[in-house]
Amino acid sequence: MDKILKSIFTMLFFVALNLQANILTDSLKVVDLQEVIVKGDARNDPTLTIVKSDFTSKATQPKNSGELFSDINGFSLIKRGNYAVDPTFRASQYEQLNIQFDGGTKALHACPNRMDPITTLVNPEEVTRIEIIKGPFSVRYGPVFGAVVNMVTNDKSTNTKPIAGSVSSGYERNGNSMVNNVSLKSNLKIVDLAANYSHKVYGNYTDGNGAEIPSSFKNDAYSLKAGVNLTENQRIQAGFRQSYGRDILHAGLPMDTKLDNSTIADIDYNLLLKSKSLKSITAKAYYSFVDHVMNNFTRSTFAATSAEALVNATTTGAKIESGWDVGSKIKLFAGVDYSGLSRMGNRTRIVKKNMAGVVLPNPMTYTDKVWQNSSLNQAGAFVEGKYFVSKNDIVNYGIRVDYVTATATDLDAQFAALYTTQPVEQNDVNISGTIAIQHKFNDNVLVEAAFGRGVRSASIEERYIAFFNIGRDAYEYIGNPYLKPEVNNQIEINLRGTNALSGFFNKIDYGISVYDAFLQDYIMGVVDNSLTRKYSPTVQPVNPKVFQNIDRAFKAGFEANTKLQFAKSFNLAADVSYVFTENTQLKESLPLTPPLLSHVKLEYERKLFWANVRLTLSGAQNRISTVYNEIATPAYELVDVECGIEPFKNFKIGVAGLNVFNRYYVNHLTFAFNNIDGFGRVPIPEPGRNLTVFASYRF
Ligand SMILES: [Cu+2]
Repeated sequence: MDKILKSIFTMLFFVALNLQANILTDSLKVVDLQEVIVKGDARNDPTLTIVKSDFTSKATQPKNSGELFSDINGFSLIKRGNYAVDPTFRASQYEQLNIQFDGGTKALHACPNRMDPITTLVNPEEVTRIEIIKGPFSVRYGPVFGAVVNMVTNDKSTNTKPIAGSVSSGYERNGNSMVNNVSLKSNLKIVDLAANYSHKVYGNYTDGNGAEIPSSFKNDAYSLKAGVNLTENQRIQAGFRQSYGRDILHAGLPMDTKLDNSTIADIDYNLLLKSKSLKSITAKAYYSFVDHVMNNFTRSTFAATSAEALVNATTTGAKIESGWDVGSKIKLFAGVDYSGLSRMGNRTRIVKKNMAGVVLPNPMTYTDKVWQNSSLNQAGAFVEGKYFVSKNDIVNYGIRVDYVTATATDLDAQFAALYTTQPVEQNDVNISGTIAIQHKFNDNVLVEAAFGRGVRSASIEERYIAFFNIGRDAYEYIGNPYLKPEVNNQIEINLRGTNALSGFFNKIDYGISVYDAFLQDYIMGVVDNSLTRKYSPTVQPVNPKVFQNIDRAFKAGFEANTKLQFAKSFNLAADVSYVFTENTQLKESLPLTPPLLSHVKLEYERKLFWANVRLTLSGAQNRISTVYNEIATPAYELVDVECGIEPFKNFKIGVAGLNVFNRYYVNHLTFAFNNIDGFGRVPIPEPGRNLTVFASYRF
């Protein structure tokens, strides 16, 4: 891996030196930031996107980046407690979403229970913008099955001053939680720097019925980012961040996190050219390492068996892309990318009591292989282009080929006995592509229609997890090295518009998207009645789940949103999203399908004072995946109220009442209690009423 990184850096250096001669010196603007993929420029932007960039006025600090998605239409959250929050979009989750930050940097979790998804590794305070490509409608950002999600951190364009920064502090009454953050930025034209540090201590929250839910955690994190504008049309940028999670309780998982240390480094290079055809060259390389320790030391199972897992994950990747103009009608992007993931680690189990509950005179120690030294590498090549048919019509098209290899080198004996063809490795060649048309009726109304085929090779969990409880159900899971890649054939139509109004009403924005997704070889765990679980073989359910391909599955849904501005300072916004899923083989819903969800928000915004009332309406979810042990969940409605003032320049203070009516409710996608005294295997309720205060000073 080091070799690959070294050659990338050498390549960057080479490109910088050799192209110096070709660079034209006419006054180009400072080079674009490649971390932003939707720039508002139809010549370069992907189609079918959502951009959210307003994270500024706040009265409550998000606990992790996952929570930033709760306000984005079409997204729901999968929670295992209060910390490990995974966003899900239209019932696509985990590796079905291509989640990255700063235009391509990836970091994959080390924990088989996903206690440490990428959204816990990137600090919410740094995220200035979130961009989403809503389906397999671009091939430039790696393989995409469900959607591309790009979190932009410390966007340079947010600061133009030589020295700027902020200090902020937040408190939440429910859980007695504290968050502190310091950020510094410097823009010296040639060099720009950003640094960020945050410290969080969260307690257990109480639900609407007053029950305390184990969910406390501590986290310290910092990040550094430096960019150099080498010339007027060359930029190089490097980022480095570390995050330290400690003592994180997960009510929905069989263990708790003792420590979670992550390091992520990335480097970006961008060159703009004024030649006739070759217009830009960009390159990127990244590295991440996640070290994770979890155990059951505070759980009731500890009395009989002590268990502790030490696991780690290394992600590396690189990308080189060139941008071309072919005449005035065609724009092309061509490139290659690579990403590699490897995971290692074992669980140490000390059995102190036998199955009958009798204390053993000599406890027995076992080492269980969790990841079996597994790796998954992907190398891809792509071409994406735009054809400008007329002033108002653009055709977007792309094709990519990926070569994916997966292997595991340290097999559990029982796993090896299941898969006698060895080595347990597989190579996939995946071909994906997209075609889309965009038509502007006028400057205010745009319609887009797209087809995309996205292919995802099975993840390391799905291939190599060795007898581990990784779902929200109680089953032991076994990987399957020979899974076929799953395929999403998605069609979508999107209409969006804006209209200036006169009189009392100022402006209206609206949008609607309708989509169908035909899924082939959908991957999920299926109970295998011919096998018995490896650990605690008498505990129900005794038959484990093995990952299998489901021939066909189907999804259809829509999202709609509108926002009306009136009386200059008021906004009334509403959105609704719904997705229907069907496992065609089992004639039931796919796992983790969110219910109908709607938000209504009334905002009042003046320079020195702002306030809003937000209503969240969630439908019941009775269409459930019985094979995933899902439980039907009732509808709920929530009311949140926030307001803030700026008592003196640059000092802001906000207060919020969240769930002000102290509603007891469950989010359909939250895990059930797992191995927690006093709670059965029922869904974990969400926090009851919470009062928060947040103060920030910018300079
Ligand atoms: Cu873990």
